[in-house]
This record gives sequence, structure tokens and C-alpha cells, in this order.
Amino acid sequence: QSNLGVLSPDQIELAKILLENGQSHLFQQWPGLGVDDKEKLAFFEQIALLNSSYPGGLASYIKTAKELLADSKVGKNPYDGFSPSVPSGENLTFGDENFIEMEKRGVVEARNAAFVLVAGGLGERLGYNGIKVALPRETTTGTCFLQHYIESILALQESSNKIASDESQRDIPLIIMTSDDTHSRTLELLESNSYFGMKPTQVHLLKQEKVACLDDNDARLALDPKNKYRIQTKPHGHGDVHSLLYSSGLLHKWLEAGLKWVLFFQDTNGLLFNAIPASLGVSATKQYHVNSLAVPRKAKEAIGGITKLTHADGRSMVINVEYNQLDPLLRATGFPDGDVNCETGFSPFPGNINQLILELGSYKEELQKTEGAIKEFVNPKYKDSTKTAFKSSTRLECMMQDYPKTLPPTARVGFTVMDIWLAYAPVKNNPEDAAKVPKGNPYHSATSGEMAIYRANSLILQKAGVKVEEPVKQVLNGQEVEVWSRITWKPKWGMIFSDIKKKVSGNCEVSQRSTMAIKGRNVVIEDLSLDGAVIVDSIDDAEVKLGGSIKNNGWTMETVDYKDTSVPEEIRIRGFRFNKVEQLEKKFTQPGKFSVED
Ligand code: UGB
Repeated sequence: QSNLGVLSPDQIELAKILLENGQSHLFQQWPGLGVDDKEKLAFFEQIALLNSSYPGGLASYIKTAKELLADSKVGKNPYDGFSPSVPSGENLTFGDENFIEMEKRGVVEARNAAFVLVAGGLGERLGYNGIKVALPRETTTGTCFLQHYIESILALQESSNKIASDESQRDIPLIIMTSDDTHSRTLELLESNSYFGMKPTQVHLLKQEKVACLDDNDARLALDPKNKYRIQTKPHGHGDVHSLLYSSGLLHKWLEAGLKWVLFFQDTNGLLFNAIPASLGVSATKQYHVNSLAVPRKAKEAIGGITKLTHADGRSMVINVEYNQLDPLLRATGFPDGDVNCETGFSPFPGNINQLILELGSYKEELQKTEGAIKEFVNPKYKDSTKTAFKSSTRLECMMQDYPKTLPPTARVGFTVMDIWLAYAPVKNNPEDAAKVPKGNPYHSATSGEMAIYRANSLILQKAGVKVEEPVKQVLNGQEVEVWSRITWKPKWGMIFSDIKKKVSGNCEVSQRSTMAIKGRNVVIEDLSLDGAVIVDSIDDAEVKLGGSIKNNGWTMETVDYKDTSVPEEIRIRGFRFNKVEQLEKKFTQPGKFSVED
């Protein structure tokens, strides 16, 4: 105590918390009164932040850490006593009657939703130096992920408000969870691009803080080896989003304003908004409190499975079980073959893609009980089998999809399965790791992420009646991918299938080597034969017909090696760049009726 200097009452309180929770080692190397006072103050500032940013404060963090570390030491299985079964949910098939109905319902509901993007991760696996939301979703137009997300939300907002009465027009809120690693760059990206058309008041950034690292099984906090007045910290995981939303007061505000849904999504899934309207429709129709978006999953595939877990004591929950836990759990509970494909050719446990739709009222109620705290886990790397010492410090972590773990069994927790080609193509892996992915498994790289956009758009237009030529196979950055026609459109051109279908008529065909970028809202494709590149941009009051035969040398794809540092990083991680040889480019800035033909 004598070493602490003259402390404010708040600092004394913090010191007490530490001392009462087994953290006296933090002060052991402190010199006497009057020495390093500035550093000591900085220490307390950090402790105050660690204490205030964790639900229940540091005392609670240390208590939970001790419990989880003890469980980990004895190898306790978190699913002990639980039996897995297949939960009930909705399987949607793109373009069929039910899908179209769900999309329409989703558009009605969109104005009652708030969107939450978790973007605090730096994406170490991708190895990209910038923030992931600034990466181009595709390089035909160069639109970055954040711009695409914002434009998709604005397009939904507009369609949804059109259906609603004039008095109840609404701006859909967008929350972005950032971290110290991403905050300033995310803000800068928004500010330097006028929020990509969103009102700045519509967007809220919530910054997550890191949590204290732990040195041993007694949950002694780890000091920075280079600074005895600083605690080592690491990210706590995307589960922080719930406590941040709870403490922000936004949930209350949204309920007051009549909102009903909160949609959570990750930073680099360029296909996600293809799945949002229909799955929101499912949430509304089935009155789900929790709806997890999922894709068909091959048995044992390295992606978590949505599973119903029922405990011998009567508890039950529908939750994501990581693939490496699902198979052993099944084997241990009367399914000797473990996770196997059923008659559909897929595992009956759908694959979690970690996009969640929560019903706002029940969500707020639940968070009032938990203060947004999510069940955590710890993953220490032990020095040896005695499990008494760690190779390096560890910390507690939490995941946003673990939210349903604390819900009562009466909660309506379901899922919506959609085709992978339509809904899921994250950009997570660097080229080198992606090239090592066994054949047939998804690369989840910048290359596959961009190719997935072209494939999805081509398949959607095929379904709408356009003859889009079949793809060719190509190896880019060591990954074999299908290269479809490079077709892109702005979200305002078409967010749901029935709207897209209305914009396509007659006999249309697009060759594989073609590029088509539609940047205007009122552009119809009619009797188009495209073999080359065409780019159409137009103001909303211009009605444009894109048709006739358009043939030019187009854009070719040049391969680029990811190691070639003369090429910008966001391009070379894809393994190709476009050589814009020739294109038909038209821009309409005046109201009226126009036609784009060669
Ligand atoms: N994120 C944060 O905002 N803060 C953090 O502290 C950490 C991450 P990753 P992960 O889609 O296949 C998830 O690193 O966690 C953001 C699911 O847990 O890309 O390995 C980050 O910015 C997993 O069940 O993924 O795996 C990003 O937007 C599976 O569904 C998001 O959180 C997997 O995604 C995800 O972070 C998947």
C-alpha cells in the first residue's frame, strides 16, 4: 500500500479489487512513493478501462477465468451431459415460390431492422495490411465491402419505406463494432467517402476494448514484459458486440422507435445481402427470437454445425457446435458413426455462417439479465501435460453466436439454410494458405471471394432467363476457381429476385469473356447479346434500355503473382487484374429515356 503513492478514492477502489482477487504481484516491483508516479497513474487508467469495459468488472473477469482455467486443466467437456439432435429450421431454395414470398416479407420488415457489422478483427489469417471492410468486394467496379453493405442497406431501406405509410418512413441504423486495430481507419473510410450515401447520424461506431491476459491457472494478470506498469491485453472476440450494444443504450432507443430486429454480420462476406431479405422474412414468419443463417454442410466439414443440445437435467439450447466437437459428441451419445451425411448428401446439422437475426424485444430482455455477457471460453497452450504452466499468456474469449446459450428453452431459436453459392463467400485466408486447402474445400480467399460474386450474379441472371455462358476453370494464386462472366450491379438495381426478374426480358445472352457493370437503378436488360465489356451508369430519373448486340475486345484477365510487390496488395492477393482493352461505357446524367446499343 505504501508504494502506491497518493491515490484518488477511485484508484483505491481499483487497487482493492486487484488485491482482493489475487493480483498483488502486479505491485510487487513498484518503487516507493514519489517514483514513477506518472506511470503508476497510467497503470490505474488502464485498470479503470479494463474494469469498466467488462460486464461485472475485473473481479468478475478474474473469477470466471479461474473457473474456466480449472475446467480446462481437468479437461472438462463443455457439452458433458448434453445430447445432440437436429433442430428445426427453414430450408430455402433460391427462386422458388417460397423463397420469393420470404424475400418480399423480408423487404417489408427491413425498415424495422438495425444492422450490426462486427469489424473489430484485423484478419491475421488474411495477412492484409489494411482494414478488411476497405478491401474491394470485386475489382470490376472496385466497390469495397463497406460501401456494398451500406448501399445494400440503403436499397432495402428505400424499398421497405416505399411499402410503408408516409408517416412511418425510417432510416435503418447501422452499427459498426470496431477495435483499436480498426477504429480510426474505419471512421476515416466513412468520412472520406461521405458515409457512402448514408446519413452520418444513421451510423454508430462502438469500439470494443481488449481484455487482460492471464499468466497462470490462478488467473494472475500478465504484465507486459517491457513495462511493469502495463497489463498485457488481447482481443476478447466478436461476442463483445452484445455487451457494447447493451451499454450503448441503443436497444432501448430502437424499441421506442418501433424496431423489431437486429441483424449481425461479419466483415467480408460479399454475398450476404443476397440472403438477408429472405432470412428476415423467415424470422418474421416463424417469429424466431434467434435465426442463424446457415448453408448445407458436408459431414465433418470444418465449419460449425447448428445443433440442438438437450441436457439430462432438462435444459436445452440450439447453438453452433464447432465441427471438431460435434463429431465426438455424437459418437459419445449413441451415434457410433458420428457426423454423417443423410439422404440429401449433406450432414443434417447445417453449417453456421455466423450471421444472426435476433428479435429485438426478447434480445433486450435477455441482455438486461446478463448485461450482455456471453458465455466465454479459454484456450491456453500448456507447456507440458501437467497443465500447470502456459507457453504464453492466455485470455478469455467469447463469440457472438454463443448468445443463445443463456436463453430459456421457451426461446424460439431456428435457422435458415440457403445455397452456399448465393449466401456465403468470406475472405479470410491469405493466398499461400488458400493454395494449401485440399481440393473440393472452400478457399475463403480474396480470389474465391471475388469469383463467388460473379458466379452468384451469373446464376441469378440465368434463373431470370439470361443465357449466361458456362464458366471456365482457371488457376489463380495456386487455387483452381470457376471464372464466370464478370457481372455486377448496384444493390439499388435489384435486391430481391422478383425485382431483378422484372428488369430482364426477351432473348438475352452473355458470353463467358464478358464484363457487365450496371450502376444505375432504372436499367432494363432487353434482347441483349453481350460479348465484350459494357458499363452503364445513370441517374434515377433516366430510364435506360440495355440491349442489342454489343461486341468489343472487352476486359481480359491477367494473372498476377501474390508475391509481386510491384502490384497493390488488394490486387495481388486475388492473383489477377483486369486489362481494360475495350468497353462500351455510357453515363446518363439527365432525366429521360435512353438506349445503350453498340
Ligand atoms: N471480430 C471482431 O469484431 N472482434 C474480434 O475481437 C474478433 C473478430 P473471423 P472467426 O464465418 O466461417 C467466425 O476472425 O471468429 C469480427 C465464427 O466464430 O473472421 O474465426 C471480425 O472483424 C465461426 O463460427 O472469424 O470465425 C469478423 O467480422 C465461423 O462461422 C468477424 O468478427 C466463421 O466466422 C469474424 O471474425 C466463418
